Amino acid sequence: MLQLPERFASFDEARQQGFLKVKKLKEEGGKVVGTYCVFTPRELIFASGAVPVSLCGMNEEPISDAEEHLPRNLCPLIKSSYGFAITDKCPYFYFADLLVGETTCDGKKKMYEYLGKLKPMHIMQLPQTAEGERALSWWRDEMVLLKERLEQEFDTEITADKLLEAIKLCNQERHSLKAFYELGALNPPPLTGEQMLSVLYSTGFTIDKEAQKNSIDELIAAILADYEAGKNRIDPSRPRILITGCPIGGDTQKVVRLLEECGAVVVCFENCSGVKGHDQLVAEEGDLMTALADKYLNVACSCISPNDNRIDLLSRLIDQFNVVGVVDMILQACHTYSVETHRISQFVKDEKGIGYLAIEVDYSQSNLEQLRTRLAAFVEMLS
Ligand code: BJ8
Repeated sequence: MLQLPERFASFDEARQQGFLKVKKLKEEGGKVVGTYCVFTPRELIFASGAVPVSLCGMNEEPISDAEEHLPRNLCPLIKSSYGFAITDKCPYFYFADLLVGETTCDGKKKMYEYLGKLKPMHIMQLPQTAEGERALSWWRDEMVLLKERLEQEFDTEITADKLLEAIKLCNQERHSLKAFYELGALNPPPLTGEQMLSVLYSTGFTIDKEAQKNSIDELIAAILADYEAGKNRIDPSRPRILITGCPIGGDTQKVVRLLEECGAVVVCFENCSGVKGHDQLVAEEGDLMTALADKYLNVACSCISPNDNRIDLLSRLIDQFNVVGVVDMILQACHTYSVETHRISQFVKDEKGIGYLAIEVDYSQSNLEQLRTRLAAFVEMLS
């Protein structure tokens, strides 16, 4: 039987080996759809017989290539995603038959114009607000347009039965991921934030969702068995941190690593790599296109205005995970999340009465000591 550290390592390996699985899928005639955002209704992609893979760039490596076309003062996630696309360094991009993007922030929207010259591209026009019937019906229409595009692109019909099956599959994935990340609510926690993130991050690259569900269920059982036997309990005196803000993973894992090296433990990730995409299920009855529109309009993203959903979600998670500090990780030049820091800071400090720190980071690994100093001071204050 695999020991716990090996079980975590197997998720890293699954991510690294994921592209071999995609290559095999393509050789067998399968179709791949590249996605860039939690707003993408993956259910429609599965129902078309294709598999979705996340193409969000999380690494510094291709950024210098991207800067030949894009401004330097732009979000690293956008530059990295674009850099991977133009250099053919990302096998997932290479294998993608179709790309799907949404009109979220300005930088992403404009990048999609360029990506559309490299691959077939479908853009979903996201409403600017989640409030009111008009936004819901607009977004439902966009679901229908994506469905039609997928049917046309892959010469298939997305029937109600296929869609329902895909909705159930994705809901099951959400159930098992939720059970996994809610382990962080235990006190003392049974795993570190780095371990939690390695599993959450791997799911964007895993195409066999049934196998993924089984591995996560087994991992949960192993963690709980150790925990109940008194093993792998994190020191309860370590300040419990929630991370919010822009998507985290790849080169920004440095934030989690440094926080934990400074003596804290990250127990919850509210951002798109964590709870944000998995919190709400898609209804499995009624009009399924409306059900998709409803779920995917309520993503607590700063591109939506007003973004009250983020406050509601944060409030619930701060209580559930019993955190004493919130770190708001902003990617360099991300205006929407950056502007929201004022509201989030007031809410966390004044209404929840706990610590708050906003940090702006890029993907570089060269300024670690400066970052460490700021995080260490915050952890010390919480201790
Ligand atoms: S649902 S958070 S994945 S848009 S790319 S907004 S960091 S400047 S990634 Fe996002 Fe979808 Fe929202 Fe989630 Fe800022 Fe960079 Fe834009 Fe970004």
